[in-house]
Amino acid sequence: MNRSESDRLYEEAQRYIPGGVNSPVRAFKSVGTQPLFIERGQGCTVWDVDGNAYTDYVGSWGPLILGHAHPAVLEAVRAAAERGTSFGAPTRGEVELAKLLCEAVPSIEEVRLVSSGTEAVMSALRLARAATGRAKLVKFEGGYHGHVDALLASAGSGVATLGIPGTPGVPESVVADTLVLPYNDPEAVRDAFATHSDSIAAVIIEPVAGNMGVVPPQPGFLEGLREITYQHGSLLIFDEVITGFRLGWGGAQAKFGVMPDLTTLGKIIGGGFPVGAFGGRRDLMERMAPAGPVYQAGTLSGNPVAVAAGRAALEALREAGTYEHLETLGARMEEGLRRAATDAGVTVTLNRVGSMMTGFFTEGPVTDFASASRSDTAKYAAFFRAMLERGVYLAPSQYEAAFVGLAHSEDEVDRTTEAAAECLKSLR
Ligand code: KE4
Repeated sequence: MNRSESDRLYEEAQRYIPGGVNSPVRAFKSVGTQPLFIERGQGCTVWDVDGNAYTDYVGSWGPLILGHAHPAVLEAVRAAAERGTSFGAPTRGEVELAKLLCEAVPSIEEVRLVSSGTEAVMSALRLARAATGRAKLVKFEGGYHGHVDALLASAGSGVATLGIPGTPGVPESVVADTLVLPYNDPEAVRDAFATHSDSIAAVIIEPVAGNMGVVPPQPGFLEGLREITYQHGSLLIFDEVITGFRLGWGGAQAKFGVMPDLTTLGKIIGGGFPVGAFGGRRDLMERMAPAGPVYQAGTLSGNPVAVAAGRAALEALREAGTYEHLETLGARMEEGLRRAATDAGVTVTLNRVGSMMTGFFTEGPVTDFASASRSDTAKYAAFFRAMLERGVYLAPSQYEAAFVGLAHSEDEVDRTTEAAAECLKSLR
């Protein structure tokens, strides 16, 4: 497959942009090939700058659940942009989007719009610390919540020991209050609360993990977090940047029936434009400036063009039968991939929740980061490259999700799983 223009652009990009990309995972570092530069997308297809077409299961890392260049989104963006692109003043659309989010997500009574998932998480953590007067935070190994300093921490030596910096530039002092626990480990959670008792401000979790690959919560795990945080006066934060409007109209919290105190959102709610949000109990959100003392701000927060895209995308998602169709497509993809792996005699553990899934090249079960990390990432990389050659664009990392969207047809999914069968046979 000719990728000369992508390669040329990558060469040029590295002269002006660190690593040639504006977000590290786009560099394809973990899949042993050079990144694709994308020219355009339509529906479930993207074309690179060399004219090669790919069925897209990255979907911009989740936002493009409707597919690329959706007519209703484009029309809303065009109409909004023609009225001006940003005012730094409140607009009608922000009220409409906030109302929609409060009506859709069960635990959200008030919401603040921002411009990214990272901003949403950073703000929610500040609010949780302000509301509780406590400093400690609990996150889970393999969980990613944006590049918030306090959460760029690796697990300490013991599960109840405090975090250590996960990247240069984060001082030890900033993660000294961050506890990193194994996902799906209720005992570790109990130990952490026993050790740190009432100094924990919040527990933040991806209710279905997407950033270690897809790892669902074990039955009772989320309920246990709700109970122990309640008992200790800590807040429970669901990071639904991926799962919000992905797993259903009310997100993971509606699916599992567990109500957090705060929720962070992003990706889908912007329809492909920069929109994040954090929201939850009114008594908490009323602490946010200017209603209350907790400061948070943003020049482009609630940007009218981005909000128009998000509203149009969510209105299209609200259509009856959307999530049933996504479940049908996801189940078809899972079944086809399982069959392909079995026929090829390749060990793949497939985790799926709705329209998000990951095939781990390891014996299962994969229930946390430790078990996910046993994956043969070299084999995943070879699979990724082979699928790319066949015009299928999967996540360029074993530790990400593949997303099926409403623009994928059943035929498309079948062609993908047939390509997977050929590629897996070649990996034997
Ligand atoms: P952003 O700041 O990238 O909008 O959102 C951060 C974030 C927060 N919470 C969760 C659960 C997330 O998955 C993310 C961002 N996800 C990554 C990949 N899964 C985005 C891709 C990238 O970093 O380029």
